[in-house]
Amino acid sequence: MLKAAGVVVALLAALGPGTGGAQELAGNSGMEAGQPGGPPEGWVHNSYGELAASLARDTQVFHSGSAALRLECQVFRGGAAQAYLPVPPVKEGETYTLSAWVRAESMSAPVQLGIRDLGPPYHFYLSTMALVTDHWRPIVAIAKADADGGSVGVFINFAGVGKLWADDLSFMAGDHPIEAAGEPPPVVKGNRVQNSGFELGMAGWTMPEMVAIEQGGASGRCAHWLNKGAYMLEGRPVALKPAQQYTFSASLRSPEAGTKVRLSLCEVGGGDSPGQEFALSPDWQRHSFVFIAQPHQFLGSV
Ligand SMILES: [Ca+2]
Repeated sequence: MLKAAGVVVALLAALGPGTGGAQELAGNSGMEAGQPGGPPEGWVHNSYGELAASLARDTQVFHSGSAALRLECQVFRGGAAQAYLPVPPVKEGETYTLSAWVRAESMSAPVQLGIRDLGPPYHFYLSTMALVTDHWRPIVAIAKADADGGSVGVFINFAGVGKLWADDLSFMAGDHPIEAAGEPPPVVKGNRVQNSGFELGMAGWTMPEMVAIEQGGASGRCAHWLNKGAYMLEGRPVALKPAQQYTFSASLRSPEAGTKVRLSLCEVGGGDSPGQEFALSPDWQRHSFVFIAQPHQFLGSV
């Protein structure tokens, strides 16, 4: 699934928070344990509605090790193909990271991954939805549980026909960004920022009253801050893929050497995400930083 984030060029800003330790709360997370012909050990087939579905431990298609979970729906008229794995209770207000690598075939329905009651009222404490293709990709929910949940499980489901594989599941307390290791998506060149050279004036950028467009700059035109306060110049939202590496760069200068400027991505409706502060010089210089897009950066925009 794609994320929407705003490109932000800010004069001065605070730095983001760090992350804590980790303990895996989901058993058989690699789907390696299980009897031949049966589901991965611990997993329960829980499909419901008018459909024909099956749950299996697949030893032919997997993300790592030698097996993955396969949830398949051949006939669908309503309900959902669903499987769950019981996990320890969740506490209200505590942040959790739930993730899995998923792959699909012949499937157009989105996949839901979340922590839910095993029985009524079937409340989801945290969850995320994603469109899944035939390429392995991580799907992640990072959120605070909105209530105490004593009898819960990791649920994965989709409402339609198709085959879904899941592997390398993880459920941990805390906020744990995805690692860049594994199978990062291939690099795709191209600028994601609209009107990045200000050739269309302030089109697509906010804060026009504090900025003037001038001829010249590093190439053609540039934006000129008229006010030295801590104002942000914010671009149009861009779509980012989780686990993809991006480079954010801009040509910057300031008549007063040492002026601090922060380049950052900002979740739409959320706070600052990856970013870096730069001290400018009187001459035009290219400033850049590299980051891995994190899944929780798109959750707020879904
Ligand atoms: Ca595996």
